[in-house]
Amino acid sequence: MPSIDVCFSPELIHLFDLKGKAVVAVDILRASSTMVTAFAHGAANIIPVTQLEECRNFGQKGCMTAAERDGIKAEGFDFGNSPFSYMIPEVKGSTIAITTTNGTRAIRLSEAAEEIIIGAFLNLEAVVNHLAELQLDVLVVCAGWKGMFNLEDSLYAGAVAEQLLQRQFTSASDATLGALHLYENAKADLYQYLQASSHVQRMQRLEITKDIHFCLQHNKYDVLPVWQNDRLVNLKAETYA
Ligand code: 3SL
Repeated sequence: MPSIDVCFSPELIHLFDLKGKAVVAVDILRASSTMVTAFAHGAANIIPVTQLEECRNFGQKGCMTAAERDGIKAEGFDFGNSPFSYMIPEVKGSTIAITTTNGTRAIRLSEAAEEIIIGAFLNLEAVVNHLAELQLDVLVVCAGWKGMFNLEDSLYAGAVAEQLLQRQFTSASDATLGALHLYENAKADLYQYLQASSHVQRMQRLEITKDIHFCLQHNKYDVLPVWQNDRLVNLKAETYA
């Protein structure tokens, strides 16, 4: 039976053997939620990169570019990291290079995995169904914040664990159990549960609470972003053609 494990921070990823595993890379607020939203609005490819300069260079190759640092859109790029900014016709068919403070790093650090899937509450069911079909051991890699644990990504890991444990997956560690217990305690009202969390407070200071509500919605999109070659593609692209 396949197992599910949780890596609470990219700083812990060296402790895991990614070979042969399905990694679910998650940054609920907001990188993975934003990528899912961009695919739901017709983006053809997303190229996650870690450096601002690298991202800027993709702009010279005809890509759209997106960059965020510390919650704020970096200057000189087409987009920041708000899912709402991707709900425009220009996104359809586009290739978007994106760099964010934590999310894009978590994705790139997962490259040794058999499969990398981008997870968000917005596409929870699509991700879980895909994992159940794959039957590989699963590792949820939480982007956290600058190497630290964060609550929202851990809650998402718990949501994935809750679903997979009902489908004959086994828990690989206390990390899985911890994430599951967090989610069980919080799921009745995730927004309320996250009120004291550091990134929610940071976003409230930046007056982007609308994004928080949006990113906590479950199963809004039937989108399945996976890593193929050097980029992310949506395996369910036909739904949004
Ligand atoms: O850390 C990240 O990658 C971002 O998602 C952070 S923010 O939500 O854009 O502030």
